[in-house]
Amino acid sequence: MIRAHTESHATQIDGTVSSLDLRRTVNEIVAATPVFDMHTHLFPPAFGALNLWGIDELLTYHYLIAELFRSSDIAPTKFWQLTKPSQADLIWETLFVRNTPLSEATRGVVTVLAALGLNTRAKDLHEAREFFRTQRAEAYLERVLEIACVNNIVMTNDPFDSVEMPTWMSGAKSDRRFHAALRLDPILNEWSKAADAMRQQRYKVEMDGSGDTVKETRRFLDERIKQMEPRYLAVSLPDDFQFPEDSMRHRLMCDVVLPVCREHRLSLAMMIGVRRRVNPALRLAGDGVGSADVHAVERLCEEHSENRFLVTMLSRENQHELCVAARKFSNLMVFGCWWFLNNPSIVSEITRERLEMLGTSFIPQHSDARVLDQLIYKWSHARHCVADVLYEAYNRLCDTGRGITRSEIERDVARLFSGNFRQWVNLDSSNTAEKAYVAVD
Ligand code: HDL
Ligand code: ZN
Repeated sequence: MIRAHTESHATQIDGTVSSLDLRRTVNEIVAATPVFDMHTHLFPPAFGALNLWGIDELLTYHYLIAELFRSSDIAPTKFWQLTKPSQADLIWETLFVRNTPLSEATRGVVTVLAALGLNTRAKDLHEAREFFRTQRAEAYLERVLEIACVNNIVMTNDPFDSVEMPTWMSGAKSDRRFHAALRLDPILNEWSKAADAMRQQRYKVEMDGSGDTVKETRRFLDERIKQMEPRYLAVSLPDDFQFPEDSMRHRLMCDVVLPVCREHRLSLAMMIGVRRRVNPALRLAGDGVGSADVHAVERLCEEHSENRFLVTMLSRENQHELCVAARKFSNLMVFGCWWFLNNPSIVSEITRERLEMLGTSFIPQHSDARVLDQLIYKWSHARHCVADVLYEAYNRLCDTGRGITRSEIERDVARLFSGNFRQWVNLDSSNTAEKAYVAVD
């Protein structure tokens, strides 16, 4: 296709962006469009110790703990006996000083330090600790959200967590930028433990699901939903998850969870493909991945067409099939490059195939951040990948002779970064994604 010879650096006469200007324009818009981070493990300062931030939390992130054991001869049992600062010192020395921080998780810490103006080649953590010691949680939160250009965050809220629940019970008004997501893993994956905990809270549930179990479990969820006002219900599911299956999980899914979702107009977020405790000695760092059955997702979407599903899968092998499933079911919203997929090589691949098969009708990323400062790197790295993929796609479009305007790029990026999610969870009454990116709170 021969391009018009009158290209200039400005917007062209028909309002489209010139090819010479396209890369800069895409980068600018991707960098400046606020993100609704729809899955994290973060908490606002009102939740006290659950709000993790600072260099020792950054360095003892379970991704880095797993990587430490590959480059150090310390045994996990010995590592767990160390204090958190000593664990952080060992990780810094091993992965950042004695080795080059080339992995995604180590490079992420370097991105954060650089963004905060701290020495990324420090021999020890003295300077970094001194900096964080002088930060106040509330002010530091504002600074991180500004640097990361994130204006809304969805938490992960476990209704059985003894540390978190007292804050909910106290009614502490938390930061309205932090939204709840009610996590169902205990109920759907560890029913006997959940049933025990519910019986202690006077819900008349039975281990075998008999009697008033369904009614009482629905009451339990209704009461938690009233308390937390979650944006969606969520569960992580193993790689061998099946639907249908002859199990308590299936019974609870069909008789409790899906009806409760319909009643409260809530989506069910399913995060499928995790193999918990592959190496228990590594604790939170010991989970693995397995390829799961996308047909189970299709059957759920088909048989429960009045339910809406947010789905992310952990295995790279499942991604293409999940995109095809999303083309078949408009009650299925694909999201994120989860956990072991959150690496530039795979984020780029997944985002390309999603854009090619779904247009902008997907949610490209969530941070899964556990430590507040991680927002800085997880979103900086994600933005680079998304900008590359969008630029290529716009370039290909321009090669057909159909140009692209700045406002179209702004609309597309806003839809990807917040509009699709806001609309999916009914945060916007608008029917068009365009309006969905109007000022977010
Ligand atoms: O189940 C989940 O929400 C996962 O994201 C796990 O929390 C996992 O440990 C994790 O942090 N992945 O990024
Ligand atoms: Zn998570």
